[in-house]
Amino acid sequence: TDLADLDELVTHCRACPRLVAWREEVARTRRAAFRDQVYWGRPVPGFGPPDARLAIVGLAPAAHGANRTGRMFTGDRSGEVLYAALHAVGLASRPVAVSRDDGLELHGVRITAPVRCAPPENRPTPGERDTCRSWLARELQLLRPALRAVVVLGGFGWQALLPVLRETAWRVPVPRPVFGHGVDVVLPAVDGGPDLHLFGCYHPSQQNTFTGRLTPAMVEEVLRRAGGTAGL
Ligand code: DU
Ligand code: SF4
Repeated sequence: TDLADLDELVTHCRACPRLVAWREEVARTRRAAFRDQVYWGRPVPGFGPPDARLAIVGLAPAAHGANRTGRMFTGDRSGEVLYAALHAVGLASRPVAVSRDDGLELHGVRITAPVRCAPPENRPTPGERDTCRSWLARELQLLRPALRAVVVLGGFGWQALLPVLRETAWRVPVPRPVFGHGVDVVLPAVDGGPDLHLFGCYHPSQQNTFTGRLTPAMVEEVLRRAGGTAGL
């Protein structure tokens, strides 16, 4: 299986009954502003090249964002902040993400999430998180040869990702490193391969950006540091 196969496979997953029902109900009922659009309404694959040196791990698709457009962080408020910052530091070809066929390219970056279906209230259950993590594990295994750094957006992604990294190839310290904005942890590879640098960044949700807890400059700063560490 290569990454393109995995991206196609995940879109057919129906393993979590609650999330399958929700993603499809949202796609049927839609939001007024998008009433004339055909929603994706399925699991959302990762976005970015298979030889990405940097991965960005979020939480889960937004109901009217990625669950509508079918591409990570595309068409929602969090994505406005994220793609603008990626473009500002030279990691995306354009500052605005609109749809799957808008031509936007990521430079050496893969954006993914531990949960691939939009959850009610943006809150997956621990069971859903654990069910979906095998998709992330397979993706990281395929990305591993080039992967040098990961930016994790928020504590949920951090909690979900650490066990997956440990299963894949990297030594995670005990006790587990604690999530925080600006946290930078180095994970040595179990087999003597290259280290993986893990960066924490607050999630660019409106909850954080409206309140000023997270500014665009703060996102750019972490992305610049992570990109530099990854050799981008
Ligand atoms: O026995 P174990 O706790 O499952 O650990 C097996 C293996 O994984 C050992 O080499 C330590 C390493 N490890 C880790 O990298 N991160 C952890 O959180 C726990 C164990
Ligand atoms: Fe499948 Fe993940 Fe969606 Fe659950 S959240 S149905 S495991 S793709």
